[in-house]
Amino acid sequence: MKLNQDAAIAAIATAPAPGAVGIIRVSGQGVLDIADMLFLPKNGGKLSDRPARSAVFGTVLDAEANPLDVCLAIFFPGPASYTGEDTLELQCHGGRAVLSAVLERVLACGARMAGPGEFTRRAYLNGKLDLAQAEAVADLISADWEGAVKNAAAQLSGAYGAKIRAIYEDLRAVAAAYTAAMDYSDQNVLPPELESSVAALRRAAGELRRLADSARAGEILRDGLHTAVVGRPNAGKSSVFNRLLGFSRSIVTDEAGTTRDIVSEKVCIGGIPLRLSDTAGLREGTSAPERMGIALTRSEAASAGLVLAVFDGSAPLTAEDEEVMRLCGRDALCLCNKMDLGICEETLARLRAQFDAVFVLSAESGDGFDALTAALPAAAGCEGVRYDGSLVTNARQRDALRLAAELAEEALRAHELGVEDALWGTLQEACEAIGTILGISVPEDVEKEVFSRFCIGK
Ligand SMILES: Nc1nc2c(ncn2[C@@H]2O[C@H](COP(=O)(O)OP(=O)(O)OP(=O)(O)O)[C@@H](O)[C@H]2O)c(=O)[nH]1
Ligand SMILES: [Mg+2]
Repeated sequence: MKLNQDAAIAAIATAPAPGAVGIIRVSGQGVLDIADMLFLPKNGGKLSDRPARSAVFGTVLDAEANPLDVCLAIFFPGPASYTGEDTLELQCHGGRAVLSAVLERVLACGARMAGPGEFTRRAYLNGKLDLAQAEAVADLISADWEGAVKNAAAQLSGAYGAKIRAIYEDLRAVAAAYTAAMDYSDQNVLPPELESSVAALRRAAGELRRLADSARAGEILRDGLHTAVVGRPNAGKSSVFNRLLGFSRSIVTDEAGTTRDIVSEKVCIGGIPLRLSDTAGLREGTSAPERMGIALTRSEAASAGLVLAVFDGSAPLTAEDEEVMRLCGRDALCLCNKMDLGICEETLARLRAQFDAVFVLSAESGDGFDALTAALPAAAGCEGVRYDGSLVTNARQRDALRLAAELAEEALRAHELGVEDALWGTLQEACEAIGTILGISVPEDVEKEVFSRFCIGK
């Protein structure tokens, strides 16, 4: 691989908080000279005399040769480094002040401060990662639950990129086969060997559609499914909310109108990450703050991807409950709460008539929550979803896949109608759309946008 070395950049690569170890990363031209200027190995000599990739213990010195920190220095010569360039890692003590002081010293020795995502951008430009893998780095860093980690790690390993690349190559081969067939066919009758190309086109279109359709599950995986807990005052919304979280987050009292504001927390239930919101009970508000809270409940219910409608199943339904039913619609999950107090049969029958899914449970005892947990993946539209790197988690890739899927489907239709003339152009456009995912054909502003999502040091 041709080594592309730009001017040295440096940044603190670890989180800006006190920790046992903090890492300063330096990459680019003259990195080893910088190391020799500021790092003194304990056993004397210079880092440049030591074997590459070995951890060398020593001292970072300031301009007057006073120690700034004792640390480990590791030199990774390019191209076998993260960025593909010569890279230095200084594993220092993880205090903010000490890391800042060492970074200042590195900058004084000739490096410049790295921009957001600049290390990963260099890795991309040097062919160490494709654009989808670079995005997987950002996803992996921001992942806050196991499924998101698994999906991002699988994408980073390159399996997803390989799948996309295979579709890209298939479509190019189909386009080439059609072009050849059109050129050599005198009566405009397509030769039989094109049958395999049509099969490949059909497979590619199906695969692109599946990937594009995985974007909803991918979005939930990344951001969590926005889920609102709604109901009339005292139905037990906050008790349900706390039970789902596994700790007491919202205030629970027997006074109607306890919750006023939206209370939100992230939680993973039944393998589905939720952004769960507790809300103010729906009724004619008795005070201005309560009425404001109720207005928030309405907009929360409208914007949520999933609504949990809570009813006091031990009592007859009220006019307020009827209003909750009107607000929620059939596809909300209905929680018939307070089963420990005995369920009012009339209430249960009415709820069963009103909602597609009714769960009889008790926030007090926890009974009945297992069935709710088991139903969540289907309710979220994530049933059978595997976190194996095949979930598309960002809008850029989703849009490109949708466009490519539409174009491949259009090409199939053109074939079926026997209007092959435009087919080559359509497939070419589909390839271009797919190419943007990997970075094969991507406008510079799109590429910049991808890396601007990163933090400095990544
Ligand atoms: N026995 C029993 N009591 C419950 C259950 N769930 C909630 N409660 C009681 O019902 C009362 C109201 O509960 P909350 O969770 O505060 O109800 P809410 O719907 O959040 O009420 P607001 O915030 O006022 O809208 C409290 O006294 C709870 O202890 C349950 O499953 N069984
Ligand atoms: Mg409440």
